[in-house]
Amino acid sequence: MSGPRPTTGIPAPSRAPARVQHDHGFARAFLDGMRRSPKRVPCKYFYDSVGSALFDEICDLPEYYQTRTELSLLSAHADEIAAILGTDIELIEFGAGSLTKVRVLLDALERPQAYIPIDISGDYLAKVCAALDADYPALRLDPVVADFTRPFVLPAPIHDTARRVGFFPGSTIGNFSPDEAVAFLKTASGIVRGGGLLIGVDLVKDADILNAAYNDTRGVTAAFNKNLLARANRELGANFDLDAFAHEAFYNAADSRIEMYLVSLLNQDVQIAGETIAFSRGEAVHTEDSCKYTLESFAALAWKAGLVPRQAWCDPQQLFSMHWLEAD
Ligand code: AVJ
Repeated sequence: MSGPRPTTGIPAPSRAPARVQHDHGFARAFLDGMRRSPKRVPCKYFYDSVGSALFDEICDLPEYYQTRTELSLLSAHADEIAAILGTDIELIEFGAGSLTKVRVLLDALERPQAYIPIDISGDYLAKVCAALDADYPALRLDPVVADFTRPFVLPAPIHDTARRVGFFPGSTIGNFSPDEAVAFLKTASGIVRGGGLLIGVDLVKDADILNAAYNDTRGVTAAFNKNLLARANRELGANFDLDAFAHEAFYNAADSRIEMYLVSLLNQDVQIAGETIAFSRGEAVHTEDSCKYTLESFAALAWKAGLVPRQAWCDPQQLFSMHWLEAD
């Protein structure tokens, strides 16, 4: 692994290996969350390679309208979006995942110069980058393994005037609270000053549609949620019995968010990294919030972060939205 690239000098070769910028601290964060009352685990820890693969399965579920709706929005408006994003851009993706969506953008963009996918899941990122690299040999691909909710180092621009655009699809921004989202948008706008951010945002809608999307009949979302416990068993030598916990997800309309929990089905002690953690029957571990916005509430959030919401697209059923926010 090479170190962070200097900000001046000869551009590094393309297809550099992904660099791991920090230890994501699963052990410490997980134990810390288990000692709290109420218990909680930050949702970014879903995404080890098992969790990333489970998330890809979620994206294909009939109940999970988000991924296919966003993809069809991107395809339907690809030319318009490409024109707005501009030519010769450097595209930075936050939480890049499977790299499926960016292909639609890359195919529509005129002479994209560089693509910098940032993801917390290093092995997974390396794998999907190899496939993308084979399909886009002319593109400078510069993956960064990092937790984008913390400070990280980006490769230097190819040249000083490079226009940088941030891509943040999948409504990942919904995992932040609104205040955290504003803080993130402020940081991201600093990175793409003179360019902007293209962001996918899930919309407030009928509770039944939302509840179904997070309680699929095949139990993939439950497996994704429980992978946190499985991961603790794998990495921390914990002895969670996955059948002794239930997946729970519901729409909290008052706060416009899906809340996800793992609920202990009995009074039980679990050993985690040499420590005994007690769970009472019915006790819930909070594992995720997924905030939903209206077109208006998200535009207001962008203004708050000092960005200029210029354009928004959404499907006829108003399930999902894409926003172009300028960073002046
Ligand atoms: C990746 C945060 C957008 O909240 O819909 C899917 C994660 N959790 N099913 C979402 C998730 C349960 C997903 N995001």
